[in-house]
Amino acid sequence: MLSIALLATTALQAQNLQLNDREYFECQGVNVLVFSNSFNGGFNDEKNSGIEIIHHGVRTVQGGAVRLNNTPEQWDLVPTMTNRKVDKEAGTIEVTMRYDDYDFESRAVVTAKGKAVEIAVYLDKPVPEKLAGEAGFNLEFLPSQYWLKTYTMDGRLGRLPRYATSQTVTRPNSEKPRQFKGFKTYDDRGTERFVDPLPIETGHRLSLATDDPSRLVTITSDDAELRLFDGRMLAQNGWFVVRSVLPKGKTGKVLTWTVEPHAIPGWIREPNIGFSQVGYIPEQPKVAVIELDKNDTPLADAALMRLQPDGTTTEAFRSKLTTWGPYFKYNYVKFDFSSVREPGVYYIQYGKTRTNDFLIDEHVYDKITDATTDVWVPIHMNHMYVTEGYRTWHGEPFKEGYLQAPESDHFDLHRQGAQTETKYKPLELIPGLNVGGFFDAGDFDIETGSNISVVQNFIRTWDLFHPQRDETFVSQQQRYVELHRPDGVPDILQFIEHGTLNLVAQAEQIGHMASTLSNSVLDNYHHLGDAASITDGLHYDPSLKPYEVSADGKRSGTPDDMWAFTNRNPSLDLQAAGVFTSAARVLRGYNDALADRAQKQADRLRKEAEQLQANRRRPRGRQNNNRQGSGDLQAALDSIPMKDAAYRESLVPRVREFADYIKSFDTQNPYGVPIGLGNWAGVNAVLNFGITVNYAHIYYPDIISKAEVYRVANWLYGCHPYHNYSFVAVVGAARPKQVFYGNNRADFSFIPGNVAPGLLFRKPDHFENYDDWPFLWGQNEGTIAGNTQYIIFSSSLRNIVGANKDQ
Ligand SMILES: [Ca+2]
Ligand SMILES: [Ca+2]
Ligand SMILES: [Ca+2]
Repeated sequence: MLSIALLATTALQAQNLQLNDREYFECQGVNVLVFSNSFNGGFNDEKNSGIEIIHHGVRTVQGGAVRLNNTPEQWDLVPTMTNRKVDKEAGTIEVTMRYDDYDFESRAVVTAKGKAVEIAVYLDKPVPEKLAGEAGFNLEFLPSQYWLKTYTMDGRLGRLPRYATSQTVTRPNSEKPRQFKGFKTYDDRGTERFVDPLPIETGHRLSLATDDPSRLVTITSDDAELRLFDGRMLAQNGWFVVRSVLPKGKTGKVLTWTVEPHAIPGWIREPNIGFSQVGYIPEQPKVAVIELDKNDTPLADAALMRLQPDGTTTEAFRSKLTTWGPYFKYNYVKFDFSSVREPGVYYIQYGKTRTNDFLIDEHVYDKITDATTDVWVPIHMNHMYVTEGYRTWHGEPFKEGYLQAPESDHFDLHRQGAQTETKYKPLELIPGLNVGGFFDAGDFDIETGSNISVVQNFIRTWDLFHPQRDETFVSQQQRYVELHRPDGVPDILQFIEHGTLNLVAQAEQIGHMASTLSNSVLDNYHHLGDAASITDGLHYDPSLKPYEVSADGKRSGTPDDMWAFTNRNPSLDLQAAGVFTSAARVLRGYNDALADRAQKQADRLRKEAEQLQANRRRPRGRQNNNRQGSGDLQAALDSIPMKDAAYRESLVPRVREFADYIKSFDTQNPYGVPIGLGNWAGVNAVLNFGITVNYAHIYYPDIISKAEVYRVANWLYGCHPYHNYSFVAVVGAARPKQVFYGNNRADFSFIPGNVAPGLLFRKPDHFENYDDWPFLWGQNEGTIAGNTQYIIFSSSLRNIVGANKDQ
């Protein structure tokens, strides 16, 4: 009787949305979150906020809020959540949203109504005049999960478009709500008009994905017209938007929607079997982590199956699973098949779930660095023409050079103060900066701090492993790079040279380090395409009209030139001085002239920076709050080669502490690595951790065992939550991720060797890494600093494993 009663209760709960202890609405298969994540990320609308729906395990809907545009872009204004009230008794979540720029406040009250939620918008004061007809309630749907699916609006049938092909109008700029800090995302070519998408459909009852029960959502409204838009008309990262404009001159309850996400009865998420897609060497520990729906009953065992060369399959191993337990919203069990050492092709069978195949073999780690060093890094060389086979990755960017930034705020988190702190006047050309350097990430600026890290990372790799690999042709004289064409010089030396060229030019031309060399206008910052076409290559001449070119063809009136942000930061100068000293040492004998220049700037910058710091009476040295953490110990490990045996011995207690720190992750989460919960997924912290583990093992193998070095490799290559794809583009023989936030993201593609930030945590309990939607930088954007960290991590891992030492 008891079990029948329990079943009945469970069945009822599974049908209706309930407000749970984590403060979201839940039924089996559907989670409706109401501002668990508010619009406060670092880069405005990150498509991660407001009312969100996690539909059968995938976050397919977000952006539910009062917004000021039909299809908001990243830099359109977002509301600040000023209040959030959860009423368990009433089953409601209420949020207050505010636009300071317009002194405009609204409230949304979300209430569970059976299988649906009711969303009601309340106004205490009418919509401000300036926003009448512009302010509306929006909800956004993930294009890659909805395109090509059928919909109905008031009974009319349609299919959601694979590519943006709906219609637009233009309207006077004066009618456009202000964008973030007054920036403009678009270049109106002198028309003074902005583009506004027209709706694909309008009506009062909309069902999206009527052909897919896992994505079906029905929205009805009696008091407001529903409009369906395609946000990709304005920006490739736009979503499908359902919207109702708020009525003019009204207060109180001004709009009501009923939103019903269809729940598949009894839905249970497919198990996610985390394992290393790269495979395993025979001797290493091999533990798959199986992520299970909380309504799933764990099976007793799993099997390792072997694909035989004759086409047959045999069971190589079967074992009971061990329970790890709950971590956020899923349960975890582990399958340990370490005892299988025979080289071969295998897959894991857990109940009905079968993984793709992977190798157990001595050589699985041999090629883990190659895509990053041979392809990703050279493609990110700035101020060069980069080609590969028949394909040109980009022409030579920024031929017109860089202007002194005037006093300004910036969209990529930089500022230029009132003083330039250089000999240049605002908007004057600073000669000689358009040389060397690496694109930051999915964007094309030179972040000086990151570029310093890049050169440091290459130098550390060179010092430890002296990689002689030569797969890249680099001619600084021709400003030409060709992939897969050896030129007799180890590539890593050429990368060190390329990074140093830009950094030394900054020191020489500016007198100290710039904080960044970046875009001056937002409308070319979000560039997707050939880097050489970001600017027109002509010097900006304000005496010409916009888009006008001088008679000699060398100047234009288009203000697209990049800017150098030049406020002086002595600690950045000191970092640069450090890397210049190392670069001078490494480059000596290869490029003596550059080595001399680097050393000269190192000496000058160090002297001046120390003087400046003394004058400013800033505290010197770093804070060491977390002695157990990776950063502090890493610096100590890095100095071992320069020090004596006593120094090495003196670090033993700290390495022992670090050994405990490593083990502590076994109880913190099922994956045994530090997992970040920030707005940018945690791959940098994971890589730092992995590098320190590797180095600690190299120097102290008795304290840090070899088994520990595989933790981070497993995580990167597929043993992680959400899915089991490798986070490194093309690395992971069977199933690397397929889309990344690289500069070719509009093609739903990747640049080989890129490392994704990984699992983005959405409050209160959801990890996510889209593999069909590249546009969320927090989970899919590789950076030049992170990817060169990966080179150190993977080089040291290869070195430890012992394969390919001759490379
Ligand atoms: Ca950047
Ligand atoms: Ca080379
Ligand atoms: Ca220009």
